[in-house]
Amino acid sequence: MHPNLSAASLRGEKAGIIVLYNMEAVKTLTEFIIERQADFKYAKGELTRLLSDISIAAKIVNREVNKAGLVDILGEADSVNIQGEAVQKLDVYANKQFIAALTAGNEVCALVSEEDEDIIHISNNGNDVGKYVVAFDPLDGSSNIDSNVSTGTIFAIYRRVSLSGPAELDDFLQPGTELVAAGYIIYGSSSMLVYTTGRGVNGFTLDPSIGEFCLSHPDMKIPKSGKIYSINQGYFVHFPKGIKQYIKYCQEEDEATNRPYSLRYIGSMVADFHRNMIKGGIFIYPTTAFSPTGKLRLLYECNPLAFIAEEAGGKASNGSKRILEVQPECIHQRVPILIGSEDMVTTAEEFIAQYSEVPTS
Ligand code: AHM
Ligand code: MG
Repeated sequence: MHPNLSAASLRGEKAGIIVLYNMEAVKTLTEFIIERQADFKYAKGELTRLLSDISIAAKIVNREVNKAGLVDILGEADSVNIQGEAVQKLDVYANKQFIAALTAGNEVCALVSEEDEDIIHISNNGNDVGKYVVAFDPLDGSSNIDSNVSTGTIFAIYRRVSLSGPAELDDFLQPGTELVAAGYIIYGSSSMLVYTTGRGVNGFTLDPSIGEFCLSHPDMKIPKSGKIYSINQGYFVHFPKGIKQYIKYCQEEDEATNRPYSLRYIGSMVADFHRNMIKGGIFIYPTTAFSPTGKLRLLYECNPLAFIAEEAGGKASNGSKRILEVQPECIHQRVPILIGSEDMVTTAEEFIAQYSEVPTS
């Protein structure tokens, strides 16, 4: 058990004994953000409120995701439930919740969401007043919901570069090196919010009984190496040669490097990435014959997780260069990605270089 969550802090009834919260040992996300405000480079109060708005939307989405199994009782998506309310698909619902939460304050002037083709402007009396822009994937891996598999939200926060008026495309087309903050929420067996502002990575577990994210994983570090590789091996025949050779390397027997590695692929990037954060490993979504620039999106899937990976001592690459250095050209741009334990990503890059695969970025 983590030292910050003492036995007493895990409230529950065991053998008829009620264990009470040790409030001194528990730090909530809000307390933590306020305490760390000094680390923020700009507009401390605004970024604090922005992160707090995101955590509120996360709690609401978490509640709905956990009700998903009740769909037969509550009604199918696009129908009307027994309370006479329209039932929405969860990714649409999550998108609305995050937009509402990020619109509530005056911190953000525009959003990019995986669910919306265009930039969403947030105006106050015709002016885009906020100093930040946010790119997000409201419910990544949403096809997994029906089978009770973890899903997630990913967010990337940039400082706008345009000086006034409506937010512009260039506000979003900043390389990941310019990120101010990034994070993800995993909706799983327990739900967690993990974020960084460029001074380490911290993880908070949602305690549903008090409705708070509580610091459970301070200063997270990805192990330098691991023994898990994570890739959709079903597409093997469509992979570039360097990736095929790297997979063969993962499967070979070698005591010195702890091979063969285990293959784990959930099909929810956040969940695969989170597991590798904890245990070490590599996640790869390369170019394929049918996705020649990869599948995952630079702005709101790859960049935020790359920022977190690097802050946790890991590495994220498109095969030949840092994900964070890829210059975005459009808001829904896709990139190939190799992310996770530093040594594993470096080895996979070497295979790509050896077989002269030049990834498209
Ligand atoms: P989504 O944003 O439409 O949910 O797609 C992204 C998801 C990732 O979470 C996951 O890693 C990947 O798609 C799985 O794709 P595939 O089924 O091609 O392996
Ligand atoms: Mg997605």
